[in-house]
Amino acid sequence: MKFVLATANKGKISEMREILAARSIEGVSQAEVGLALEVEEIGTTFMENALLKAQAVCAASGLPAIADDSGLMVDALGGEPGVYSSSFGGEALSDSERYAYLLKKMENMEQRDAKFVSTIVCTSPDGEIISAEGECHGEILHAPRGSGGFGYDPVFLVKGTGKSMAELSPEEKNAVSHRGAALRAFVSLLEKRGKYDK
Ligand code: ITT
Repeated sequence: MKFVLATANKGKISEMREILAARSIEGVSQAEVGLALEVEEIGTTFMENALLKAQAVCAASGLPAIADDSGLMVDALGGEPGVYSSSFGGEALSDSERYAYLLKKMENMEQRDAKFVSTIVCTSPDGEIISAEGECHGEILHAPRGSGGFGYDPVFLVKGTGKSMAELSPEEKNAVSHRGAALRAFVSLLEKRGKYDK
């Protein structure tokens, strides 16, 4: 049984593939099943957007699809950028311009607690929906560190590691990340429901 990864984000594709592979589950990209869908994220919650993405890709491919909707929530910003993390500061910004915008906004802030959150939704052609969530706690650094990962990783200090998310190896990131936690919880649910035999 294979799952189509309902995302256009290359960083997510490689992380999701690795995390699922560690549980003997095959994740394939949309491109690998001949799809080039960009689903409009009109929801106001991670759950709504993940469901929109998974349902669209499942319907178009005829295969079970797994979507991740995720984001960074900063306490001092009242949980922003949250659901709007990918367009924070403007749609056209690069990852480094986007985290620079965040750092500028937080320039004089001492309270820097934050978390990454991920909602995973899997929809199957038979209509079944499985969802799971994961979080990773930390704080926003004053300057970027490291070159791994994607998005806000260089400015996120992972609690208990002394390292930014971008200073962790891919394996280390998957072990502590919001996406790793959500996908592992999802696989446990899948196994409990007898939906997937290794
Ligand atoms: P898809 O919708 O195609 O999956 P996306 O990048 O638009 O790709 P989201 O709508 O879920 O995905 O937006 C999540 C944003 O939150 C993402 O673009 C990053 O800016 C940020 N983000 C999420 N997970 C992250 C991670 O592990 N490391 C760094 N930033 C992350």
